[in-house]
Amino acid sequence: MGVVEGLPTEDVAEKIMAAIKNVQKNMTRLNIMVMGKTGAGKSTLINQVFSRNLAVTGVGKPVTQAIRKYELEDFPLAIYDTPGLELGGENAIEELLKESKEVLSKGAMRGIEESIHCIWYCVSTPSHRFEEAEIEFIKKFIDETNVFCVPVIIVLTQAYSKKDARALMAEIEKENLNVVQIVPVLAQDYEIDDEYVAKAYGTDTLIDIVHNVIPEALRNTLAAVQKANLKMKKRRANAIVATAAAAAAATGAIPIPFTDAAVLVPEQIGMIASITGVFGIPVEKATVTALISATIGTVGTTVMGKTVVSGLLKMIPGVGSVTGGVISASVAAALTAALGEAYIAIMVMVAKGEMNIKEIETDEGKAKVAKIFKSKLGLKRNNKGKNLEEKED
Ligand SMILES: Nc1nc2c(ncn2[C@@H]2O[C@H](COP(=O)(O)OP(=O)(O)OP(=O)(O)O)[C@@H](O)[C@H]2O)c(=O)[nH]1
Ligand SMILES: [Mg+2]
Repeated sequence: MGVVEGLPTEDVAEKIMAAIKNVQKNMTRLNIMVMGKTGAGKSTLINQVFSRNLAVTGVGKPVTQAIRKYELEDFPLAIYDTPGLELGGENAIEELLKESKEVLSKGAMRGIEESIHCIWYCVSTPSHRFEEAEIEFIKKFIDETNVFCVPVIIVLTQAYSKKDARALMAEIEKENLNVVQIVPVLAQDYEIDDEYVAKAYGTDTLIDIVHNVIPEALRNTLAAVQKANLKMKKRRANAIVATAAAAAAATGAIPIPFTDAAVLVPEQIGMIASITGVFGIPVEKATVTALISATIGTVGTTVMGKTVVSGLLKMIPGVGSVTGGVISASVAAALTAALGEAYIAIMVMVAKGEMNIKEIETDEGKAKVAKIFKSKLGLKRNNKGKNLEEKED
């Protein structure tokens, strides 16, 4: 009936670790092509947006004369960069057009793993004007690559002057280019003088735009590899919880012997693994063991007695006491959702640098996790585990 019976916490942690490896191994790689003139800020942008330092790690593998591919082992992202691009002579433009078309068409023929999913065309804002050569290039480029259906986003880089960015945006909009959006970005704080520093902004918006234009199959990958938009990671993780809670409800609808009531079901194992995946935070078995014992493990009869079980279940609004050894759909959903939401809350703290993931393994850490779990368990939910009290952002 889809229940992992009477497993001790250690074994559950083992299963979760295997599931995490599986999630990471099966993440479809995201391929982004970044274009723009030399000095536009391509490398700076890449390094600020993605959680691993791609551009610094190596010179990249030349794919064509002008285009280099950057990727890292065990990191499902490839960046195709046009470093040092000058758009001066007629030849250079023709050559780059030819090469980029080549990369796009080769990718398109090889399926989702190899195709380019999005193009970021970077234009430096302080240069003020969208140069003639650049307009020519991008018009031609979009025209001739339309057939591959790869969305193009124009990124106005180094946009510390929002006024200049607005002016440049208006100028580009006049060209009526077939692009998804034009987005101003300051990837890194910009020191105007000793006392005046323009704060970085816009990379989160860029990630939201990319999220909307790529296929669903790549959205968890995007969430995992980027560090510019924590809300997006959270939204993806909440969707994972909703799916798992609904699946657990379907399992829970079948009467389950009381001893199995709160023991992790496969849906919950998969849920924890997928959440770990979208946050892209490495976890060790000891951490997972601590997480389980501080949450759902306290409910499990393998860890504690039945009194504790019914005590914890009583915290779920509307449950009262579980009679006849039957766990209802809504209880299964509530337990799953509370576990998922507690884990997300922890991952968010870790991502913000407010907590070290290893802290979970300490007594104080476990108490903190247990407290979060219990507060989530106390929320009013519908019978699919959907939270009716707290607002998700
Ligand atoms: N403060 C600040 N500096 C930036 C930003 N973007 C680019 N720069 C600076 O502009 C210069 C050029 O940026 P790069 O990221 O190297 O430009 P690129 O497009 O990769 O250039 P090539 O590799 O030569 O094609 C560097 O000195 C960066 O530090 C930004 O968002 N903030
Ligand atoms: Mg560069």
